[in-house]
Amino acid sequence: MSLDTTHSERFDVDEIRRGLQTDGIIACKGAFSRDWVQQLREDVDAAFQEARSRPGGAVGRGPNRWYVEIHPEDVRGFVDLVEHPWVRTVCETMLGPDYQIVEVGFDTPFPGAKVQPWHRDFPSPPETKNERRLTSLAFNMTTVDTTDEMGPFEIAPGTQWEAGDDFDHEQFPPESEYSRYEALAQRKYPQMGDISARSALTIHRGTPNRSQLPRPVLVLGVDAPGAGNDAHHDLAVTHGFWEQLPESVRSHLSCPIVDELQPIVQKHDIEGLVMG
Ligand SMILES: O=C(O)CCC(=O)C(=O)O
Repeated sequence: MSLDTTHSERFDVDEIRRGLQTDGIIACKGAFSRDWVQQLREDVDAAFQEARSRPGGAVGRGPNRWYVEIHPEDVRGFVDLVEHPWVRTVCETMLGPDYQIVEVGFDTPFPGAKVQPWHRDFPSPPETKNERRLTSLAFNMTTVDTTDEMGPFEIAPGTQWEAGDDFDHEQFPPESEYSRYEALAQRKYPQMGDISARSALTIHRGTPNRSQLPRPVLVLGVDAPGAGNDAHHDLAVTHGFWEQLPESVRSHLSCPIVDELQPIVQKHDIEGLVMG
């Protein structure tokens, strides 16, 4: 399916850097067509059915809320997504030319999903705490037009720099801090075709899904060389898929190349979210 080329102009790298260093989240509106996103939704739905059919295929992130890690070739649009000029520019600007794709997955809050505790997705690494340098990014792509009833993603801008030494598991700030995050909080209402990029250290939470519709969101995790998040993921590609990838994608994938893909047993559970 063809890429929307309206975004092939150069992007303002100072603005990208500023956005991720201040708020900790930026977005590119209308990066893909609605048809492209519809195809992504079909692939995500199929992967969800497969994952729920076996033990460990999906990990709970609170009541009626699931996370599933998948392989790049499980989504037909993988190459379009990682080759999108905005995605490439953001990765190169923030993580350097040798950035590595370490995670493909999706989060789905279903109807009835509750508010999550404020959290970050992993502890802050020394480069961020001590040198104020981000070593990883999470790209998110909604597969629906987000409404308030669906329980939008909520984020507390600027909190990516908090050391978090006193957080539970270095990920969950104490409840005594909640009013501060609530004062900062922004709710995000991405529409089909929009992409966001954020530091997964920026404190965030899912809010209650009061609608009748699930809200699946694709997650693409990218590291600076040596950041180490690949240890939490099980990405792999088949020889056939690898052979068809352009060199510009291969150079950002250091995962195993295998004869046959193994269904992923989820590793990246966020313990404090599992039970809700
Ligand atoms: O509802 C969302 O989009 C946020 C989900 C989330 O942060 C998580 O499950 O870790």
